[in-house]
Amino acid sequence: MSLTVEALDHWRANGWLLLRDYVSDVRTLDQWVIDLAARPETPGKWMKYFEPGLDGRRQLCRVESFLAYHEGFDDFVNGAPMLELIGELLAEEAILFKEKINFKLPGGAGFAPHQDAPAFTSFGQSTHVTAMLSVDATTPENGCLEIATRPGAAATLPTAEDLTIATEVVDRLDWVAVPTAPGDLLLFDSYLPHRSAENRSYSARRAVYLTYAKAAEGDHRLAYYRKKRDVFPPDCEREPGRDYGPAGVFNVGNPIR
Ligand SMILES: O=C(O)CCC(=O)C(=O)O
Repeated sequence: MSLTVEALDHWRANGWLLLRDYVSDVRTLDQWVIDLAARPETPGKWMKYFEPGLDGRRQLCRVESFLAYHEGFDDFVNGAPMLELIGELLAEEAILFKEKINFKLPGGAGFAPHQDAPAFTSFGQSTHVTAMLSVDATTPENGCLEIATRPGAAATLPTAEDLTIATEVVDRLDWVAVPTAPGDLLLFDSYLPHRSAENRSYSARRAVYLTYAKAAEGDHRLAYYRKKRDVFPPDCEREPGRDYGPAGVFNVGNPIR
């Protein structure tokens, strides 16, 4: 897929781009996500994270690092169409940095305002592009992404200690909700301020987040997950009695505890 001149201009000027109906087979996408959600927590494999649900019990909020266990997803994420699309945005060859699915089930918490750049500093990469693939419709009611104008093409805003955007700055930004339909792809760079509200609806708001970087800056995916597993592992890999929070760059603005 080649982007139009208008689309590329929009990307360069704003650091985000919405491609409607990027995936037409949304039933298959839905099945893939159902399959991954149903897999048992297994140390050393896909990483399942939970948040407290409305009833106080554990509720699934994320699955990460799953491509080695799902061929269809792996082909989609690492296949030529996606890598070429991201490569166009980066203006050079792209490589996957990490993958996750945010489930935001009913009552699931929102994400505090943040830019990704302050959290993506561990491997010296200059920039990242995240592709958010909508599995369910996302709406203001169920906590769709809200974005604000970038401070500059590669500029970071003042942050609080937890690396989210400082409160006094958040209130000065103009936040715009970006509702999406299943199959839509929202692309954004690591300098785009974004946040989302809790899911106040009765159904899930599932979205896949694929983050890519410049291939010339190295393949850091496995090192990223090795580090994350050590600092902020999924529940089934946690050592009893060890304190895992705050998890610094591995949990910026996230509802995971
Ligand atoms: O899924 C969302 O609502 C926001 C996701 C996000 O910003 C993140 O995972 O860092």
